[in-house]
Amino acid sequence: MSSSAQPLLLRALAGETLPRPPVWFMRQAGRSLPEYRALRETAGDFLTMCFNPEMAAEITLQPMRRFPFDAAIVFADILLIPQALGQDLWFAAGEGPRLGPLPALASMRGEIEASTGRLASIGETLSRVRAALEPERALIGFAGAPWTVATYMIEGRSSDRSGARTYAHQHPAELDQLLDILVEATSRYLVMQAGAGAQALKIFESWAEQLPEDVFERVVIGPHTRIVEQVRAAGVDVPIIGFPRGAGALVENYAEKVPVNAVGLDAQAPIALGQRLQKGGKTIQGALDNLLLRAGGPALDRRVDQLLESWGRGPYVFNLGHGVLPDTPIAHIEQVVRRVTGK
Ligand code: 1CP
Repeated sequence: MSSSAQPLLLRALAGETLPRPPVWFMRQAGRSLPEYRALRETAGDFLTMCFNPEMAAEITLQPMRRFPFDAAIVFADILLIPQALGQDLWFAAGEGPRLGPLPALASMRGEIEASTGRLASIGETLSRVRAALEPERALIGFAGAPWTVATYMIEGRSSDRSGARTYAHQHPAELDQLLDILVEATSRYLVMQAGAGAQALKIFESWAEQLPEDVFERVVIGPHTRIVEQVRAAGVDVPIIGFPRGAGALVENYAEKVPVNAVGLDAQAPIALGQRLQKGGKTIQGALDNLLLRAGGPALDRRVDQLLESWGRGPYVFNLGHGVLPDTPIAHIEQVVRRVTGK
């Protein structure tokens, strides 16, 4: 494929500066769209939707029909891996994810190989979406990062993660083993996704905040590096985006040490920091505040322009700093995507 025929997202992730950056939004599928809410009513359970390739492909494509996004992200969840390793998972209405007791480490270690097979339907979703999507729009696969996934596995639910951070200090050897298991299972899962049609892979470290520098090295930088190395060792060369959300100043350590192609930035990331990462050879992605997207108005246009002017001159993927909130007006998403793409 000549470089101009390649999807814009892949060109940006390869380090090209483009006339305009590609744009997609975290959580572009899901509860902000009435067509998702309608399907959710009839489908019932969230996990049933994730494991039904026809339905998950449809949900992945819903935002692609509505908005001129340059990339789709497969509809799935970061917590499918713990479930595939034997931990109970359910979604209580209005409460978010819930997990059963943490299985014994030895038992989960024994399930690593089988876990990828239990996630085969996500590969089927990717193949379906890739076949249906226009060639100039890219398809992204993803997984949760080991630390973030471990916080849910340890605490059993969403929380301020102080329990998991305490566990990291009290049980360092057990945590390292748990992270190792997750590195193995996640690497295999990402390799499977690339084989099924994912053209880029994203590692979501949604809870990288409040980690002391040495702990950040151990639970974020180390596991991410090992995942990228293992995915590469399996012969997969699709670009990888790492997103250590909340890492603050430590995102610079991350960008320096983890061999990802691109680094996702959250809404707090200073403009100058993003520019330093670009100079250091990384593509950056982010970092529009999802609250500003929800609020809308002229301030939204001004911030979009500022991001385009200051980051658009280096390799850049336009995105939010965290996912689209459920009550975000659709007109605000249209407003931003139009401003970035001219479409
Ligand atoms: O309809 C519903 O009630 C389910 C809501 C929902 C959706 C639409 C959940 C439950 N997950 C998803 C899809 C999802 N999750 C995607 C799909 C693709 C897209 O972005 O459009 C992705 C990439 C995720 C990833 C995910 N799940 C993350 C990382 C990104 C982030 O937002 O930080 C996390 C932390 C989760 C856990 C999770 N799953 C669901 C919820 C509500 C949560 C967050 C719970 C919490 O706040 O701790």
